[in-house]
Amino acid sequence: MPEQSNDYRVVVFGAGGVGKSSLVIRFITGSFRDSYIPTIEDTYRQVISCNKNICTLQITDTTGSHQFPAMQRLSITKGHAFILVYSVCSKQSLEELRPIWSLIKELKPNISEIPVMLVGNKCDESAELREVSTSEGSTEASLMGVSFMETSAKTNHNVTELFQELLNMEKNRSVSLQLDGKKNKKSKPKKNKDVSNGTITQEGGEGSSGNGKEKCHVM
Ligand SMILES: Nc1nc2c(ncn2[C@@H]2O[C@H](COP(=O)(O)OP(=O)(O)O)[C@@H](O)[C@H]2O)c(=O)[nH]1
Ligand SMILES: [Mg+2]
Repeated sequence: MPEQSNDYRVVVFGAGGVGKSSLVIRFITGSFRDSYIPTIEDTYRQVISCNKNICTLQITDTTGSHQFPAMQRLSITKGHAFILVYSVCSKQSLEELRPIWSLIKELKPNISEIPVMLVGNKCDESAELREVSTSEGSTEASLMGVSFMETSAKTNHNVTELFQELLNMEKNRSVSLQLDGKKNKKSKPKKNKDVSNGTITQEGGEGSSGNGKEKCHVM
C-alpha cells in the first residue's frame, strides 16, 4: 500500500536567515525571538484530527544551506507539501530558492498536485530595506506555478493563514486548519463528545467542505 499515513508532512525550505524557523515557531508556539539560531533540521508536530482519526501535522524546518543533500532529498521525497521562503529584504534569497525548486520538481513528478507556497517573509520591514516587491514575488510564484503569500513571523502577519492555505490546497485528502472558525476551547458545551483541552471535534459541522472528503481540524 502506498503510505497514506496519519502524518501530513510539510517541509520548509529557504536560504539561511530568511525566517523559516521563526515562521514555524510562531505557528507552533505563538512566539517570536530576535536571535538567530542556525538550524540543521528540526521537526515540529501539531496534533490535528481528520474526522474521527487523530493525525499529525509534521513541519520540517530545514537548514538553509546545501550541506546535507541526502537529508534534503529525503525530506522532499517524504514531504506532502512545501513552503519556499525568501526574505523580502533579500533578492538573493529569492534566487537561492531556484535549485531547491528544481530538485523538488525532479523528485516529485506529480508536482502540480502538491501544495507549494512561495513565501516572502519579513514584510514588516521598512520600505527602504525591501529588495523584492510584492508584485515581483507574486510574478515569480506565477512563473513557478505555485501560490504566493507575504508573511511576518515578527508581527504574526499571515502565519496561520500560510499553513491554512497550504492545507487547503491539498487535493488528495481534505486537510484544513480550523483555528478560529470553531470555538473548540471550553466556551461552548457541545452536544457530542468534546475531549476537553485536547478537543477532538468530530462532526463535520459548520464549514462542511462539500465534496464529502475528510475534514481535519487542529486540536
Ligand atoms: N523583521 C523580521 N525579522 C525576522 C522575521 N522572521 C525572522 N526574522 C529574524 O531573522 C533572523 C533569522 O530568522 P530565522 O528564523 O532563524 O531564519 P532561518 O535561518 O530561515 O530559520 C532572526 O534574527 C529573526 O529574528 C520577520 O518576519 N521580520
Ligand atoms: Mg532556521
